[in-house]
Amino acid sequence: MSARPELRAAAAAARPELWGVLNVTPDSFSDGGRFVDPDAALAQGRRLVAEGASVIDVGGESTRPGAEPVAPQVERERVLPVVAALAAEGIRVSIDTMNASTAAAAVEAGAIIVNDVSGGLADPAMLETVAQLGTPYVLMHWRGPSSTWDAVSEYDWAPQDVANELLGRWHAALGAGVQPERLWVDPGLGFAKRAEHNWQLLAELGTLRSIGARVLLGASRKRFLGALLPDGAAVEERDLLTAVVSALAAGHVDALRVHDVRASARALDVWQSIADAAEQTPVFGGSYTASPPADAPARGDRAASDRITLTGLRAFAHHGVFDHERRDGQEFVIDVTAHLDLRGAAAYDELASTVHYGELAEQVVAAVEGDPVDLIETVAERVAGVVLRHGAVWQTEVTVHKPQAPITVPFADVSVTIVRGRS
Ligand code: PMM
Repeated sequence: MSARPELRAAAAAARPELWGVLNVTPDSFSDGGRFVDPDAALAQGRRLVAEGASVIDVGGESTRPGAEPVAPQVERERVLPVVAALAAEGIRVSIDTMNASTAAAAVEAGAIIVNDVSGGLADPAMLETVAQLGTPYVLMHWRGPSSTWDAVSEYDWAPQDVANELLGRWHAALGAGVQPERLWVDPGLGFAKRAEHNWQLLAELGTLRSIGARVLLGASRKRFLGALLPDGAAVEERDLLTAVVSALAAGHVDALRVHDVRASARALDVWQSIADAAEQTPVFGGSYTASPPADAPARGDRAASDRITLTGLRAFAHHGVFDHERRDGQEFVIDVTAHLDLRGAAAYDELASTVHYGELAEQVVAAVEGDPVDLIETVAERVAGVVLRHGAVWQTEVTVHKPQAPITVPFADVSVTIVRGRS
């Protein structure tokens, strides 16, 4: 199955947390007005926890396009009673605010996480405040308030631009004294993003991992999901689509911010069952066999990046499209990486449990020095076949260099690289 490498990576990741959304606002686009009353908010927070939320994200200012900004004082009046009541019950609370004063007051009232959709850009005091509070801090990707979005929703390639801009904010947070292990990043789906940008960000979620912070994702009930539904569909109908996103994103994020915790929890159950099964996938036996032998050892995902690498193998051969190449021959240089689980070899200190790299090197050179062909692509394919003949190898990367290729301009090297695995 072609999705196996992805599933391997997914299985290695822990199940993401679910953060339940609790908007204490009269005008949030998704649940506006329902939880303004503190008792109703508390009941909803309890319900979300019972359904599987490990954090309740309390917000008192709507960020929906066209929403009026709220004075920090009003925001605090809305959120503080709810934060305090939830925290008093031992519920982990995140405060969703762009205002440093609200963040500080909410932490005082019992919040343990600050979630800032502006990534510290809306309030110049935010980063220093969070550094002093010492709480985890979510930096969301932000390009300004919703009134500016029309002018700032252009991207060269949204996944890259968002990752770069978040990295800038990550550095700013560190500069202000926030501890790196406290930082989270969030791509800010729907914030100054057109539908295609949101889908691109979801397609390339793994890019955010390169920042080195934990990743939060908020797709829940957003407009780009609603666009897949018939006109006039109720906002709650987006919960099913949100749950699908939760399952598809699960291997790439540490937490999902959702309104319907129950639906996403069930979706994560499905994801986890598949990921667990992928973890138990056995190593395939002989090359290209369709069914693994019964005694095949389990391939643990923690070993997914184990590999043996040989570089600079030299071979003399007659490959090429020109007559003189066929006649005179030339040097080819080969790099090979063989991916295989090396834990057994290390545990028993036993050569039989791995691939003998000396033998592999000889086999690779012999393959390159075999019958002449026109293309180094063909040579690379032949080498990959030799490497995959070792039953324990599940994937190989082969580079064939041709440093004396007949190229008329000065050049250092030309090579092809292929990656091949078992079908
Ligand atoms: N989205 C909203 C509000 N807060 N916080 C983070 N970290 N990420 C988000 O995507 C996010 C957020 C807007 O949605 P809502 O009005 O339903 O709360």
